[in-house]
Amino acid sequence: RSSHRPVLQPGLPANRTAAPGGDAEFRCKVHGEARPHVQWLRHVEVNGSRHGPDGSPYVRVLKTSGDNSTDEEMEVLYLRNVTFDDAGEYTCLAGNSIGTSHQSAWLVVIAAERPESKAALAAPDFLQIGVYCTAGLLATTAAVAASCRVRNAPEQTPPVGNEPRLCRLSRDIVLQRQVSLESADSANSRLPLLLLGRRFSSADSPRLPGVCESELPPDARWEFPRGRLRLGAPLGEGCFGRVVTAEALGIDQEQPGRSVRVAVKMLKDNATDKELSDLVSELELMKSVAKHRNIIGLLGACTQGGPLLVIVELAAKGNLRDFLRARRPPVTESACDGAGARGERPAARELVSFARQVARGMEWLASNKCIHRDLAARNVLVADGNVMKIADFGLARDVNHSEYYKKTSSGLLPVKWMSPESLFDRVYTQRSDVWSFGVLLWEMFTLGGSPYPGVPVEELFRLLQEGHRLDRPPLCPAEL
Ligand code: YY4
Repeated sequence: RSSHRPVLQPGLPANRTAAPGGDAEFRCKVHGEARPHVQWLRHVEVNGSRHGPDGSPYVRVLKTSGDNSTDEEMEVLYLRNVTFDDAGEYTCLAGNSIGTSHQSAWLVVIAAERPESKAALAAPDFLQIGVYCTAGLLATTAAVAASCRVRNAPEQTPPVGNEPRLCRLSRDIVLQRQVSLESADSANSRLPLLLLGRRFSSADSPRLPGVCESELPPDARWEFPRGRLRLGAPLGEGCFGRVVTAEALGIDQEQPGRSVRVAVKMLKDNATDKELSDLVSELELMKSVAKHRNIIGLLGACTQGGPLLVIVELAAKGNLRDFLRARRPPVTESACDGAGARGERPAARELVSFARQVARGMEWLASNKCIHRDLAARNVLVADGNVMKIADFGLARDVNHSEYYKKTSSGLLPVKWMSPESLFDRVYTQRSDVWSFGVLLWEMFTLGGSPYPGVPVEELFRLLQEGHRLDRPPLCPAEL
């Protein structure tokens, strides 16, 4: 039996360009032990909208694997005699009993020649010519400038009537979407996309500074004017980017004259295309998760006219691990000297309250179909009033085996929070998040202890397989 959802070959389907009347084909390579169910989908508009209220795109099923179709047949989607109406986004969706995976690509339809007689044209044709020219111009500009982004023009200029969709295309780009779903999708027309990740074919090449972010499509719901953001002190830096404090004037629409202290994430100077696409993915995921007191909330973003800045809630007391460790009782008499910097040791009932808040936040994420994959005290932030806020739920995570040996900046091995099925079979579900929650409980009741201290990765595999589990910490009531 297959132990994980189907794996789609990176880079497929690839973007295609075709002339009206010509043919196009998309390919999708599906890997999986059991024979996965495969569908080809076309993204469509419903009542002028491409997404449902929860942000999921509307799609139409074009091709479904059945008894008569071979795997080879399902790997290709042929589009014959294409018209401008065929331009748009296409998705290959593969599912098995564990979950689904999907990746998307775009068809751009560009006229090879201009119509012969202007006089013979009716009004709608003028519209089409305008669009042909724009498409040609964009393609030429993109080729000459070799700037590095693809953008979906309909987001900027809403389609009018049957106006063809235009896609700006520069260098060979793969727009992929990867999802983590627990259940297989049915063959209906709604496809819940969780991680709207844009990954580019040259994922690890350095970015041209300042070029790419300025080409992100604006989103009026979240755009915040750069001029009203005053950046402040750094809060942290790591492989994920750089986070600083900031003052955002008028970000709370109910108090437009007030400045609010916020946290802002941005790319580091030497960031790669992949890191840009990961930050865009994180932003998109945060947009799709509704607000909750126990998760770090998105407040806005500066996507135009400069580097990408993602604005989120500030948690004044830092992360829960640091918070708990700073509240450990001093070990020796002399350690009392530093007592001024230490907080008071949290009582057991406070720890239970923290745990309950984290559970509420995780319940909310799960109901928003979001699997965290790295729940740990380092990824829970503490806001004023000791409100727990789950952090980093929108990060694109590498879960291949080479990552297992990587430590965090504090020297922790994140594999120690992973469930056996995630560790051995790469299965991530709400239930594997519950396992991580168990390790987080252990961290809480050891006031920020390190699980399985000194145990190397290979030894951890053996320990878990043999049924070894973390001990109940002395502070933890047996009931809990
Ligand atoms: C998209 O941007 C996001 C940001 Cl900026 C998305 C997020 O989750 C979806 C989160 Cl959690 C963040 N934030 C973030 O990464 C928001 C954030 C809010 N408040 C703080 N407060 C704070 C941190 C450290 C010290 C005092 C206050 N931090 C936030 N962070 C990071 C968390 C910044 C660094 N963080 C640390 O936990 C650093 C710990 C250092 N320690 C190991 C010594």
